[in-house]
Amino acid sequence: MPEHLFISDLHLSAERPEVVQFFLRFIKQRAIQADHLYILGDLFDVWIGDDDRHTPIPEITASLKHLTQSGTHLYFMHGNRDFLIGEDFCRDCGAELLSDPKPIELFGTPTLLMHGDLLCTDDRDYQAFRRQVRHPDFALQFLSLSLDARREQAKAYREQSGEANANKAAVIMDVNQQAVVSYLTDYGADRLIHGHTHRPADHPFTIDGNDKIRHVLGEWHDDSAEIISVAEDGVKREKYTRAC
Ligand SMILES: [Mn+2]
Repeated sequence: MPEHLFISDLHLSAERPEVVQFFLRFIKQRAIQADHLYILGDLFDVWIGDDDRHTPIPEITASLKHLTQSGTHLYFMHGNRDFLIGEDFCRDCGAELLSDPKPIELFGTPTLLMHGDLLCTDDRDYQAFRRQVRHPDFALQFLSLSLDARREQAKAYREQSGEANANKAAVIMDVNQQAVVSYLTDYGADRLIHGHTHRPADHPFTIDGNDKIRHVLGEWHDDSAEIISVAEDGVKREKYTRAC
């Protein structure tokens, strides 16, 4: 029976070798059993360009390439941390880059995939920042800098955003239900799967009497992750741990 796996918010980096090893193990042991693996953003804690070959990127690329060569279809969606992932990295891994939002049909259910940051419309400062850095001119200008200069600039952005978020109410950084309703309506979808907020849960609701559901993925820890598996018999949450 075909299986579609969904994960997000791994935030892999050289500073967190444990979660990198845990992810490599997940690819080798669990993802390889699935027909499709969707990584819905923030695979990396930061991405400064496909030409960055620092640890742990080569090891991750090799692992994902092995996965796709073994027959698992791999899809990336940009997160707010790794939105500069480009076609070169996707080609090296054998992955397909998805737009955000991305509508797909899953066993007859129209499903919308998103990273999730677009849904946090109450965080106006973040949305203004997002519009600025997602402009094609920003990528052109940023990618023309040296790797060292890009690394410095990315670090400064992260520090700024960490300080800003510390002063924001928790509710501002969650999704806005009106935004959820409007995306599902625009795309004619009954199900939404997203990450970003690090608040894993299933939220059923209705639009004009029709049942809808929003599945939220969780962030990855050094030895545990909550993943979502969709097959013909429905949507399942699965706890993947080192003991699995
Ligand atoms: Mn995110």
